[in-house]
Amino acid sequence: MSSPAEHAADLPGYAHVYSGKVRELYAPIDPATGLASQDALLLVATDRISAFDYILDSEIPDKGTVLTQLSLWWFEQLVDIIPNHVISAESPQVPEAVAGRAVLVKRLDMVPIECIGRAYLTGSGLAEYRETSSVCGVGLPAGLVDGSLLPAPIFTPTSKAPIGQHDQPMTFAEVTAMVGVPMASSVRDLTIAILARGNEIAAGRGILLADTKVEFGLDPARPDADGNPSIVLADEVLTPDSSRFWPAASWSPGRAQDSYDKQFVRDWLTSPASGWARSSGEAPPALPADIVEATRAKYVEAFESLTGRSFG
Ligand code: Q0N
Repeated sequence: MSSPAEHAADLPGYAHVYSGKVRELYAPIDPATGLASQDALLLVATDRISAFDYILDSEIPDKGTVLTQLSLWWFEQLVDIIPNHVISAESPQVPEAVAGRAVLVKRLDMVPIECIGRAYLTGSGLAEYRETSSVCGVGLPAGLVDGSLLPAPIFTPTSKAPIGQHDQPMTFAEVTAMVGVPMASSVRDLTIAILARGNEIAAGRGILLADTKVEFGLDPARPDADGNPSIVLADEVLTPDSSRFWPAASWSPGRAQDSYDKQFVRDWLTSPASGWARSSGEAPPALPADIVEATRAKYVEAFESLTGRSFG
């Protein structure tokens, strides 16, 4: 059995602290004391890709770099809404071995909520809507279908579950019980503002941001005007790994939408060519080279369309 920790590469001068599905966290080691920093973390994106809840055996070349650079660009687009945890994305704060796909970030006290914003209805939100006409306690109009644009973006938080388990939907009242009304209101409003700004920018660049997951932390070193620790945007933001990207050109409510980035992967895995049955419980096979290359091109295309920059 392969666990994510087995993927974590050794980075001299850094202590590995956490493996996510596709990213790794390290703590810089202070050369004077030999102790791991309490103030900073190195957030490293890998080229791993997930599909149908599996981490695939195939990696997508440059994916970690493209998503890191896209996230950095979004942080800049959002900085008038919220400060972010980035300290530096450059050498020497980021070691050469992971240059381009790692960011040194401020270590925060993380808010223990997955803050999900939805601009369009799909996935688990759609399933909940069909049963209750609401999502996470937010009532919605009748008649919405898979892919519908919501009247306004909604906040549908979940509680963090360990790897391999599904996160649990929470109502806003449950969020307030965990973090208090002021903090709950802040992360709700910030999540919605981030997604709204994202869609304002992405509109006309060929991409719809159906929904997104953002994470916030508290900066103990920077109290706000009221003396409370200030809220900082952490993790990655508005990347295809944290958000559903849909091609605007094929958006058509009433059916499952095409995925901007993973459509080739999903189509191949569910085609007879893969020899894999999703219902088998077996891990999916490695991807053919042409699917890998087409998928890499979609990540690069998303980066270039959104930012207007060319990728290397
Ligand atoms: C942190 N996660 C969950 C890595 C990120 N700035 C920070 N300070 C303290 N802790 C964290 C951050 C950040 N970002 C965030 N875990 C620790 C998100 N993971 C998911 C997997 O990859």
